[in-house]
Amino acid sequence: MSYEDLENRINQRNVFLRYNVELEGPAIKPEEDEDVVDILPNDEPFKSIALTILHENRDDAINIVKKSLDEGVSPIDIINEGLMKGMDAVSVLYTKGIYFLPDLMLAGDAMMESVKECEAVLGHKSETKATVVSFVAEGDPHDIGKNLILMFLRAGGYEAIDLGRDVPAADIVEAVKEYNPIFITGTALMTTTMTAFPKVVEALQKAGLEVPAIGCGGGAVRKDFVESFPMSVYGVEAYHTPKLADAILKDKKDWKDLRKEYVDIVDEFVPEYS
Ligand code: B12
Repeated sequence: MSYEDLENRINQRNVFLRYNVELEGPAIKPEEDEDVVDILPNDEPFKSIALTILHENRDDAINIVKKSLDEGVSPIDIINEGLMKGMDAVSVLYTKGIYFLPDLMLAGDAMMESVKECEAVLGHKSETKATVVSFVAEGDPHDIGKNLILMFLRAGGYEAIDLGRDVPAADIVEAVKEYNPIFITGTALMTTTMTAFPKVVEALQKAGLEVPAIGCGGGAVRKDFVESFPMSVYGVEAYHTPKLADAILKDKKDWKDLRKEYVDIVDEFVPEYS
């Protein structure tokens, strides 16, 4: 049989199907995914900033963030309206199985490097109001939210102690003895790690220690769960943290008050508290 005969006998469509060429259809860009379209901001520079995170492009992200800061765009808006929207879009594509772990790592890196540029503009107040301790739950490596909290606290005039990620309860007990914080923030992104929060409360109680409140938040965490153990308040947005700390410091509020007055304290509509 000649080569041409053989070629004619092969059903080319089946070859395309076998290698998933025909089924895949035309490649779509991540920003064209229907769920991503709903998340991405429409206004500039936030749209372009969010896209650099979605495209995992660290250098472009840093450049456009620097340029926007030079043009006077608020660093807090850059984080909330641009960088966070990009990360939300990345999360959606990961959940849908379109993005994979390396995408998360690259996007997370682009986000944190850009946050550092914003932090440099926000600066640290030289005199601090009081000390707050921040940690990521034991077993959990997700520290982007905790790093945002540190930045907002420092910009709000607090000494923010970073205990890092995967922090055992015993280290938090030691930190409370050492720093006597007015507030603790804890972050957990996994259903398997959020159970660390009540263990922290238990360990503090066992050591005879009390703090006015422990703010517990993070992707996996729900308000009902946080309110099922004492000393805690459910935290929604990282930028709420200095407002919660101010309420503790200035108005002597504790975890019970923060739960009741969260919306008034952060001074905005918070669906989780409505
Ligand atoms: C980026 C990311 C990673 C990065 C983390 C990089 C880093 N340095 O943090 C990397 C690639 C390392 C990673 C790894 C893994 N990940 Co991951 N990851 C994510 C992703 C996409 C985004 C998380 C994020 O940073 N969000 C943005 C930050 C800002 O959000 P945040 O921390 O929640 O903080 C916000 C609020 O919650 C709030 N907040 C938080 N804390 C507090 C506290 C207070 C007091 C207040 C007021 C507010 C507040 O402030 C922020 C908003 O302003 C999520 C998807 C998702 N939907 O969340 C998955 C996700 C969290 N990962 C997941 C998993 C399973 C993993 C892995 C186990 C995957 C694997 N198979 O190996 C590994 C972990 C391995 C390990 N060592 O254990 C799952 C968890 C599932 C679950 N519910 O248990 C998720 C939900 C993805 C999914 N849908 O499956 N991941």
